[in-house]
Amino acid sequence: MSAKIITLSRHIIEEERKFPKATGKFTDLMNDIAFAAKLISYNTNKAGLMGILGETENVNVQGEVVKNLDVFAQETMVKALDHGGHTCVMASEEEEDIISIPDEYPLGKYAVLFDPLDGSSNIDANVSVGTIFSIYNRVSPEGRPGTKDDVLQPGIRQVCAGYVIYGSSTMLVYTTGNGVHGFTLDPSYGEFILSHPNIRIPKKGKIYSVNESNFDYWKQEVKNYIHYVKQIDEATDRPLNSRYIGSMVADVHRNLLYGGIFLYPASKTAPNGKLRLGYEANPMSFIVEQAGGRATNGTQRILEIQPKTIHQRVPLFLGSEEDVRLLEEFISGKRS
Ligand code: AHM
Ligand code: MG
Repeated sequence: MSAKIITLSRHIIEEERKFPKATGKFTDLMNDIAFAAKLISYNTNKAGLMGILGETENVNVQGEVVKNLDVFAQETMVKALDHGGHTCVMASEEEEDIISIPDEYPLGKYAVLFDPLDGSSNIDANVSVGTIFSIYNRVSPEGRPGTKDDVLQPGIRQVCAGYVIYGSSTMLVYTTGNGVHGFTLDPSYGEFILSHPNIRIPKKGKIYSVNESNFDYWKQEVKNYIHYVKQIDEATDRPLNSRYIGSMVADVHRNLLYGGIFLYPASKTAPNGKLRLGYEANPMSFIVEQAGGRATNGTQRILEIQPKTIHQRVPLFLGSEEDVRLLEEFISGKRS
């Protein structure tokens, strides 16, 4: 007899049942996100064929205009989330301002932030990309359109965060603050199946992930840390291995499973780092913390930062607890 198969929908329903006042809206919202993820996955997988299937000038064989994949992912997420009556407002990396729910659709209690296709510069090289999402309860009055206040909440208030990685297989990983669970898309059924229950990040890892070409632009403390992890010392299991894909979802996903630290520090050219607090740093930090890891901007826990703008950037260091703590010692000057 084979083991019990748990689909994503079943898992979410069972999670939601733990809350006596649950209405099922959250389950519906997550199902909408999972549906968008399947569409993006399908289109990501055939992205390489786009150029040889007979399109000319961005028009494909059906006479449709071929959309750039990040535009497709953005539209797919918005369309999947705007009509179900679960959402009151959205924010996305691809849209300057908040995204309102069209007048013809009912308003819901959730605010959703997302990066529809993170790491999209990697698409043409067949390298993994991902979708990141973050869900909050609205704070603006119910029954009216959501506002900026709904999407500018500190990460600690997230009710759910997740990512989808379009890699050698497609996986959806999410947390509602009750551990981190990973589901692999079975292409034959089109279902996400629980494959990685209760993911725990190792306390200490063997990997550091950073774009080291920025080395000369970093602050001295970060340079010292990177110099340290590369030194040979058997007692502390150094040097660490360097692994950098350049797709945060893929880099963090790997570190979550194998252990390690991911860094996107501030630099002379990017004084607040590159990554965005609302739809990149916060959801990934919630997941990493829920898996037993740690996430900081160097001096403050990411999840406690009060966002001021939708596209605010933040230096980001996250991963295995001991590795991140060690980095913090370098940043605070306890080590050099
Ligand atoms: P994007 O949202 O424009 O794709 O940028 C985010 C990506 C992350 O996935 C990745 O960690 C980072 O940019 C890589 O940046 P860099 O090329 O500077 O190393
Ligand atoms: Mg991004």
